[in-house]
Amino acid sequence: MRTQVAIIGAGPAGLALGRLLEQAGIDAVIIERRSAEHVLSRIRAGVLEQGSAELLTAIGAGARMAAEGIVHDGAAISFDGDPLRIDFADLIGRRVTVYGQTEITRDLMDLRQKTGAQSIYEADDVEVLDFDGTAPKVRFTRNGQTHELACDFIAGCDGYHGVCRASVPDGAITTFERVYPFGWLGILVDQPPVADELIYVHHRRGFALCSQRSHSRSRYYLQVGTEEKVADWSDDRFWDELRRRLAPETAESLKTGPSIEKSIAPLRSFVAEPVRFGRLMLAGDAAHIVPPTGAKGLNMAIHDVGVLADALMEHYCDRSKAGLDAYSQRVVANTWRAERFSWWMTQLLHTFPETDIFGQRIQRADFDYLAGSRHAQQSLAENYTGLRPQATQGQISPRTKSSAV
Ligand code: RFL
Ligand code: PHB
Repeated sequence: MRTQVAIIGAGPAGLALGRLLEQAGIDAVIIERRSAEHVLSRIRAGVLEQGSAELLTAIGAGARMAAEGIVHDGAAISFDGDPLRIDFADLIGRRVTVYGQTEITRDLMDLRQKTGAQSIYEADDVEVLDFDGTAPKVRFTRNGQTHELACDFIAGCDGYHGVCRASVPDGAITTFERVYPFGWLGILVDQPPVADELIYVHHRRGFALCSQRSHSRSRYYLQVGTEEKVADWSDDRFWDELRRRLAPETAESLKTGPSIEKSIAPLRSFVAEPVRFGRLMLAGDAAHIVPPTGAKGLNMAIHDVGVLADALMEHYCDRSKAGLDAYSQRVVANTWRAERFSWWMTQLLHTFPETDIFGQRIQRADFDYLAGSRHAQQSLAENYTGLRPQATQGQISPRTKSSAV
């Protein structure tokens, strides 16, 4: 088997990259460890920056998002019961779209099936080999048989626990990590959202988030200790705790019901530098992790593959290696911007077990500054809706590829 770009992982990064390359006439095969059904069963992100929604639309994956996604002009913060609305549209003229990662994944998978682009699911023992030379390959087993895929490049879109970053020799990579002393317990429920917009809640009992997937499906999160187990959280216990953390009038209008999904996600910040190793490029969660408070992870993944697709197009169509040479620096710069914002949102809104009274006063002062300053709100709004200029990313120019490798 041979292809131009072997993409490891069929999450949003791998699938979006596959589609970008397909549109540019560059051959790519996606190799995924899990079944397509399993990938679609993971409940994750919900908020798309304007630029991410634009990129998905540009690659032909925007129709259902346009019909079913909900455009939000702002979001709310409740800080110890004090309300603050951040009006993105008024502050900076940008918006976000609430549309589940599961739906984006489904749309991209459907597109791939329609065009007959090759994806190999349930691939075991995936190995990425010889990426420091000119002839990389991917070896994997499927139904007990070993296969080898020769390629020009390998795109490591296989998430935080994937094989690609783990295959890089120790001395070639530096990683930066912060693990937070809490996680998010998430619940999905077929009930209308408690409010039209998202509500981020700081409360002395811990952070909470009221999010949504549609007008009839809601997603709620609670900050919980790292030792907590899902099994110890009955639906009733979850709703009682959420009500305690919400402002009384919000708690009163909360519509509860049986959960259709419940899980705990640990929170961490993680950055790998660099993200290119010869002919292996990391993208998405394989390269970085942010705590979900800033709603950045999926958007960073889409950013990375936009940059990578442009670089590969420059390579194949313009016979220029400038894009590939700049890939790592571009991704890492965007990563640290998003890391800073995600860290800042996390420390503003969560209750840190070790924080003393001084720390609590500083946290309150941070909120008061935000509440009283249009500039501070603009800063939040532009980070939340997406800082980077979108115009040049993922734009599929009508270049035709040559056979250069
Ligand atoms: P993924 O989605 O983890 O996909 C990686 C894929 O690679 C496969 N894989 C392998 N395949 C082959 N061989 C191997 N050895 C492999 N190892 C792994 C995996 O099975 C998987 O299919 O990474 P990707 O594509 O980089 O996408 C990243 C996003 O999934 C992630 O950043 C977001 O979900 C983060 N996130 C959020 N991001 C946002 O932008 N907005 C949000 O509102 C938001 N909310 C969230 C989130 C993440 C959360 N959790 C669960 C951590 C909320 C939560 C609770
Ligand atoms: C979600 O709906 O899952 C969600 C929304 C906003 C976040 C994190 C997660 O900041």
